[in-house]
Amino acid sequence: MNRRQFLSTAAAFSLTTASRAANQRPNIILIYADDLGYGDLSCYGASNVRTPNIDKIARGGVRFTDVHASAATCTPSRYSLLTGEYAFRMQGARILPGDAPALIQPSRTTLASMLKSAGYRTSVIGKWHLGLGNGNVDWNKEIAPGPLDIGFDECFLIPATGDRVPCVYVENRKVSKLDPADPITVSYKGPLDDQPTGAKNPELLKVKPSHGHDMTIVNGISRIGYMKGGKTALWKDEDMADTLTRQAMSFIDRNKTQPFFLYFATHDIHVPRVPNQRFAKSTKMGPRGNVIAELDWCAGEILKSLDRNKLTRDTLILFSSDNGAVVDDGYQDDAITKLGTHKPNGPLRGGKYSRFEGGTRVPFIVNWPARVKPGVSGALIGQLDLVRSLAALTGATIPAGQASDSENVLPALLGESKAGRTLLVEQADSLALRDGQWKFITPSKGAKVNANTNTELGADPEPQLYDLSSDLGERTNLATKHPDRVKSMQEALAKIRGASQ
Ligand code: NG6
Ligand code: CA
Repeated sequence: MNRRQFLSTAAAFSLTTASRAANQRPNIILIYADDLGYGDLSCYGASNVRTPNIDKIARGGVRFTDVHASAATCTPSRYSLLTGEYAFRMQGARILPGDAPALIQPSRTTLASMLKSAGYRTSVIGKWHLGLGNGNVDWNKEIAPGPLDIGFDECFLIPATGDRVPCVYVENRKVSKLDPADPITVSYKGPLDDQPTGAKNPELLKVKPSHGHDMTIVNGISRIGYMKGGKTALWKDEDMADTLTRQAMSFIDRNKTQPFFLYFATHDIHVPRVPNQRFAKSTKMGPRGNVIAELDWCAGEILKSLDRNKLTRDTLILFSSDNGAVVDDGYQDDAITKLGTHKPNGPLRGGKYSRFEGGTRVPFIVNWPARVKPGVSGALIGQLDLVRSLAALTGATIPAGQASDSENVLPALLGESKAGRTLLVEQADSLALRDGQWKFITPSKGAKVNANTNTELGADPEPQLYDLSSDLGERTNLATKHPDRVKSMQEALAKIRGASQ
């Protein structure tokens, strides 16, 4: 072999190894929207708002129609997404206040720690809402444990939610841009000093609450909980999407030469819905529509950043949401009056907080140009399956006893198989079970409707059974017609629950 032949063989060899490596260890970006419903994107049928960037991700990838967040609210869904375990097994995995201690202990295997063990550089940017510290966090000191103790190399966080104090970003272990001379105090017990609140001083508000959300005022918006101090660190809601997206792009730029995992947990489209001025007229639906446009812009910036770094081909993008949609979630933001014909949960019944499909069935898109062929898939999958599926992809091992509810559905995720899982638990205030096309909702005495949000919650003292293949909107309860199926699904659910320790 002469030198030229040798060099070209060597080049071909290194190309093959490079693409083989990329085939097993693509960069992974999970764009996780908040409260985005099954009908909120144009690629899922919305017409009053356009989402061209997310549609592009869907067009080039697999768009799923039966993927579920583990629960109908944020904290339990994110707990399951990261741990691969149903949240009903974890005491306290419910919507957390902004001063809650860390829910996931450092000994746990998570999506991030698993990928880190496979050689990934990992980051979470955006909404956390899984607790920080050991209780009684001092926001003026180092905050631990947190994401850095469960597998993330770096983080830039909204500690809880946009509508909960503290309204500051946490960068790694510290509040970002905090002036030590103006320390932060946070309380969920009662007002601090004689600070203005939404309840006392509605004249100071630019966005008024419709229910709850009448405590400390930050940036003209009253929140859940009380805080004082930290003036230089307070976020500006109008700039939040820009700030988080800039952080995400910087992470991509800094890590372009090695495999990375970015969990990009947007604030959009949660309340308070306060988009940047650029999106003030994006739709005729007012702020709720405009924050969908803003979310789409965030996704577009990620795509641009991948293109700029020539990473598009070898990056696996996952796009989803943490629970179904809600229209009025606590602020007077015209969401109801300007909704028009838009159906945030598409054809599904219920929404955020609900046991009906609208609670957990959410948009879910997988895009990976190097490997995934575009298509649409009806495979039944839970977001908690990502842990074992991505472990299978990257060759990572999961210690015994961890990610116990996660199933490896990698072939379905890559669009190579239509088969997802058979059984999947859906969690709201009580549990429901999917067995293929069948949906069983356990009897419960809870309220039928959330009066604040006007959501049908799916609670009923009688068992409910729906055949989603002919009744996606869960209108005809077949429980008395199919008592045997009710019994077998009840038993199957009891068995899954019984595995709880
Ligand atoms: C509820 C809030 C709601 C939202 C939700 C959490 C009230 C009356 N409602 O308690 O506005 O913050 O918690 O949303 O306070 S989630 O997407 O993080 O689960
Ligand atoms: Ca949510």
